[in-house]
Amino acid sequence: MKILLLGFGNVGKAFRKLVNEKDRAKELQNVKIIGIVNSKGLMIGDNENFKVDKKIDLLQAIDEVQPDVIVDMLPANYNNGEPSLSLYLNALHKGIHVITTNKAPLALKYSEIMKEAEKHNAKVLFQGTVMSGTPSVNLYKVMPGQRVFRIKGILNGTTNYILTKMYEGLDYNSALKEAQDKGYAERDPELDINGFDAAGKISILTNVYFGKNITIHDVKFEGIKNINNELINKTREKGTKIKLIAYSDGKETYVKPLEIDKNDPLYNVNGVLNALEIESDIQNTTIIGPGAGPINAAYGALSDLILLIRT
Ligand code: 80F
Repeated sequence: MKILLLGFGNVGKAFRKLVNEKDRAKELQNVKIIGIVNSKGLMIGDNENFKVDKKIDLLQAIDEVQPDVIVDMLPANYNNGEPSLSLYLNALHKGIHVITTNKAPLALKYSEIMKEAEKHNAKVLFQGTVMSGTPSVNLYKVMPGQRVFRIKGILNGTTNYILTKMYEGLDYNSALKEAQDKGYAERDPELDINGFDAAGKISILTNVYFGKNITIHDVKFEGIKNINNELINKTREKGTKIKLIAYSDGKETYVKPLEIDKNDPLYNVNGVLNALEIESDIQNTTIIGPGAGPINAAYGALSDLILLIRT
């Protein structure tokens, strides 16, 4: 399996490291990174130290190295999903599989991407887009036959980290700086703070869990901009907490800060942890795990890669 890795930042570097730890899974023995692209150009082959071999763009890189799968770890662009969106359509048209941690193209053009994949018998795998390496997208694949009524959770690591730190007494700016230093935040952290990231994620999960074709524009969302230390102190005194909650029942989909009490299972989901509660006619299932972090997001893509080889 030949990989073209797109993006060599926090997550891209962590992914490269995981892929080269061949003892993780027998499926990795025949996996090879044959090219890496960053904003400077293409490096042919696989090396920890990036150097530009060809100053070509992303589309040209696909033709140059002819991979079996592209792994997208480029920054999220919610204006139009580019350059990733065009890359997916181009790659899928050629029967090249897509693995991605980048939410934007799927949050904007889910059905277009999936139709193109189906037409050319190629796969699009995207566990890393929601809750990083904690199964959320892929969890659905192992619970067939359940009638899902609603899903609800905490889907952004950065804002949950910031709110948690504010309850511990830290100010907003220092908490954000810590989240950035740990590699949790988006390149443009506004995308975390204003709710875009969580809205993109709940739109993707709505499509997966309810078989819909919604986009981020169908999600009502609000971030944590208006949550100040005064509000935090007030709720702390009451024994409640404010959390940025994402919700969908397939009809109504939103992201907003909500006050929750001690009995709510999401009350103790703190720091970079995320959670997803799935309510169905059979049972309620809750999964909790890291929602962000370079190695965690990279693992989401690695798990997709191994599952792709197995099928
Ligand atoms: P980073 O900015 O470190 O790296 C981006 C790379 O892309 C760089 O190598 C850059 O040169 C390259 N690049 C940019 N534009 C390019 C272009 N036009 N052509 C070629 N190369 C270009 O980004 P990260 O942190 O490595 O993230 C990569 C992707 O993973 C983004 O789409 C993220 O949204 C996604 N992701 C990141 C996560 C994380 O923890 C987690 C899951 C997905 O919940 C949260 O708090 C979320 N903020 C994180 S979720 N870092």
